[in-house]
Amino acid sequence: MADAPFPQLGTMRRLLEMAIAAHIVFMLAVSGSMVIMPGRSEASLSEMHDPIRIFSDSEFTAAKGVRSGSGTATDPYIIEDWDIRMGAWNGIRIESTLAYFVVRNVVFSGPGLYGYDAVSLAMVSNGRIDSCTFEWVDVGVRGVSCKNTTVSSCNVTDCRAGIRFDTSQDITFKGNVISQCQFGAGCQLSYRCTIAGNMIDNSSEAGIYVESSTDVNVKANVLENGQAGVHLEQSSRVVVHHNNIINNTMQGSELQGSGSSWYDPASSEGNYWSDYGGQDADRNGIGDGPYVISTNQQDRFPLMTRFSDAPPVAVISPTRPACNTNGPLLANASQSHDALDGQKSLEFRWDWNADGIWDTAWVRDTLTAHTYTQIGTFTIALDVQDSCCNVARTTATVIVEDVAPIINIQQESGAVMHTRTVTVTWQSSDGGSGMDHFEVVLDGGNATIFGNGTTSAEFSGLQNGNHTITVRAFDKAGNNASDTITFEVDAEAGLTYLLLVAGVGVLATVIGLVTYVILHNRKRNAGNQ
Ligand SMILES: [Ca+2]
Ligand SMILES: [Ca+2]
Ligand SMILES: [Ca+2]
Ligand SMILES: [Ca+2]
Repeated sequence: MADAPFPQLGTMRRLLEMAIAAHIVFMLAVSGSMVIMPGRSEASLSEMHDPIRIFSDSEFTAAKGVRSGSGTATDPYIIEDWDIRMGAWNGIRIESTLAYFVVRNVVFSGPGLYGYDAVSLAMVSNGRIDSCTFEWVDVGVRGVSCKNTTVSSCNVTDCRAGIRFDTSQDITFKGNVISQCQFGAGCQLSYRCTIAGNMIDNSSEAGIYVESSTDVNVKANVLENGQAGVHLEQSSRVVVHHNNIINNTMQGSELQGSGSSWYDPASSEGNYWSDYGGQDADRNGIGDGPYVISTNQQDRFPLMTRFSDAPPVAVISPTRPACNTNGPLLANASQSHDALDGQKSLEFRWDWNADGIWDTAWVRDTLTAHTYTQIGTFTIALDVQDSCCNVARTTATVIVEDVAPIINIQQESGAVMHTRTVTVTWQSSDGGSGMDHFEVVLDGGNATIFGNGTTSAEFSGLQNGNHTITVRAFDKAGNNASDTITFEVDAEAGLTYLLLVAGVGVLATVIGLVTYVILHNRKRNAGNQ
């Protein structure tokens, strides 16, 4: 049996008394139906599999339904394409794991409401449940004490709850379609939750519920024809914005919370409420008066029309990446962005040869390393997924080459310099990926880095003695070559020489003057005789 109770919605139930009659009818309908609800009728192309139970990282094995993967962020264990008909078990139970895994394209059908959960996670980190289908089970995906776990693009119908996580952190529910459940998606006693881009309709209690949780973002969901649209209870720092809240008996409610907001303070945009009756005289798309939720809560910036989330913008930096076969390409998606998400909440996946087969899972890191084993020119593809599961794609050409650039310092080695300031100049070229930068080192010290286009460097204050200067040229692929000169600085010798020249000049002048005076005196004496 499901081990934890459903949300302690006693207070909420009081709020819902107006609809209690319909609720009772629903409860009667399901109360005697533990195992008799009809299962799915449509045929499935997936292979049948018994319920799966995994209790440690080492149990991600083929026998447990794992088709591929190594448990890393870019190459998670993949459990996919199964049809699990649940008997007296949860469909997939995963417990006490840290390995990255994805449960994908798995169809679950249960023995009936209030029976067992399709996916039950406990003390799991780094999991993702994606594109699964749940029908007639207790909870589609239940998580307890989980971290960094996502439920995306799943279809849930006729369950008691679609997605429900307790005592968890860094969890995301996005792009799921949840229909005809008692509760749609919710978190309790949890921290840092994102509930975005889900379509939840005909919930007999609440579409989205947040209880005793902190730092929760509820955005761009559609909540339609339910009992309660969004319900917050004893939670703090919940931001509810850009949702379409349509024809629910109670559109929004908040009990005993603090520091939450029914609009996005950053953009000053709230939610679309189907029963908002205000005007938009200045035609800026925002209602001129607030949408009142209760005496203490209001959406100050109600949207006049339904919100439709725009896809992100995918950007690969630089536009023409390069690498060699010794080091990885550090593929960079950090310039990608999204109107609603900014640069947060985005996920990325890479195809290193644009063959249509994605070579990484969805990852949150904006930088992903890949090593090519052959030189050549490759097209890479990047998909960027936003918090509503909208996806944008871009491609770039990668140059993989191993030929080092050519670098020549123009000065000859062996010179004696009678100055403490020395300038080296160089010429360079690269026929492959092109020059990237230079590192210039004096006497084995720290390198000074110069950008592409630089052709000289000056060193001043050099001591007398022998010196070496090395210029190392790097191409964009990371190949490098260097040239070195040696020379001697003899700045005192230069000074002595100058003094000597000056001294000789002074001496010559003195001799000249003395000679002139002697000759002049002799002439005068001869004239006097
Ligand atoms: Ca307005
Ligand atoms: Ca978006
Ligand atoms: Ca590929
Ligand atoms: Ca090169």
